[in-house]
Amino acid sequence: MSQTNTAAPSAMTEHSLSAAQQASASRGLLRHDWAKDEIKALFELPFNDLIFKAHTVHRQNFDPNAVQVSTLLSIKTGACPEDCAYCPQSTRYDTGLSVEQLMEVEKVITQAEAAKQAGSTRFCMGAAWRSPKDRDMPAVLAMVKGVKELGLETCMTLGMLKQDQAKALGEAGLDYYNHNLDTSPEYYRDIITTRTYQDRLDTLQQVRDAGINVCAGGIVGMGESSADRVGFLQQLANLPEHPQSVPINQLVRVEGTPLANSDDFDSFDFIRTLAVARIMMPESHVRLSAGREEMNQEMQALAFFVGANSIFYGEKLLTTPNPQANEDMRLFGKLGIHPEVPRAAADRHSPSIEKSADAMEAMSQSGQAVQSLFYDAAAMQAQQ
Ligand code: SAM
Ligand code: DTB
Ligand code: SF4
Repeated sequence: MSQTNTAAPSAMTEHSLSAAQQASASRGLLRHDWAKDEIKALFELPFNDLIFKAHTVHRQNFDPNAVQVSTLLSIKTGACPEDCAYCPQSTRYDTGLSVEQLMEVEKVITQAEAAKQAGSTRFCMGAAWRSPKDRDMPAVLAMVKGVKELGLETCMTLGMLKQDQAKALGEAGLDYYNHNLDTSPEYYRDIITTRTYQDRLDTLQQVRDAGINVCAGGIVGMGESSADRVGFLQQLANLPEHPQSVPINQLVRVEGTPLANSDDFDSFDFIRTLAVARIMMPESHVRLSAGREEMNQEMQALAFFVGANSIFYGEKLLTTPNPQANEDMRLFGKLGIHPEVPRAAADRHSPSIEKSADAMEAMSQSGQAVQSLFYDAAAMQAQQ
């Protein structure tokens, strides 16, 4: 099945002048019938062959120097009844986290304004819920509308959704819903016992049916086997539509959680996971998600090379630290990467975002782009 090409045409460089054409040519080739043996064979390619292949696919579908920039906000923190073994927000583990009730709508909007000022183009709101209560929905819907009015793309992750809740979020104009499969179906029960893999798949179906873009990925470094990483990517790519956004998180080991003492995850296995995701889901944004605090800049550069083209920007994820914004600006500057101008979600839902994208493009042409909030790559090089 075909899907929206999420590349930002306005941000394309001479390296990707034909990217739009190539992307449309590849549309008919999106596959949803990946077999485990084929995926395993990709993981087992010599490293240079794998990263070359992934970068080639990336370049055919996206501006290789554009990275989508999202900011996260925890709108309801801790006291979650679920038992996800990785999560500092589960009520079952003593992680020293302060519990916070659902934030007031105005405070959320203020945070979104700050994220926009800092150069972010998507605002992701996360709640430590198994699923939202109906009584929470009016506030959540007001947050979607308020953040959209700022010209930001909106994303929410609230746990499992009923059909009417997904529909209401879609009608409010929510651009993305994040709901992770986390790992393979086989390993899932070692990580979470309070819900099933099928529960996750069902919510993803509700989200698709509501016309909201799907953001679905998972976590590596939880002690899963390489076969589990194969099974995990197989589940994502064989969904009826590839998720428009695929966050690949490296486990953030939090004291007090059952996975606090997990072994270090091999950097090359991490890069391989991103590369295989890029090859299997060529038109999706692949997010280099949690875990960047533990990655050096060279590793992040390699992640961008193999096709990661989205990050969380700002010093906090939901409850754990993320690189400082100025470190990310410097990294973008050194690599000649610019923030992607949002357009795809605007095409789907939002005239206000369309206007915002046009405004950013105009600013970009007059030298005052959002990316001017980031270091200018050429200027950086001149200084060095
Ligand atoms: N409660 C909702 C849910 O579980 O869908 C939304 C919030 S939950 C914190 C969002 C995602 O964050 C999880 O699905 C998981 O993939 C990721 N996550 C949570 N804790 C993490 C950790 N310690 N390291 C990496 N990713 C984590
Ligand atoms: C996703 O895949 N990663 C984000 C977002 N979706 C909501 C969350 C990462 C959370 C890391 C642990 C924390 O900060 O609490
Ligand atoms: Fe709750 Fe989500 Fe954390 Fe699981 S990952 S404990 S559902 S907040």
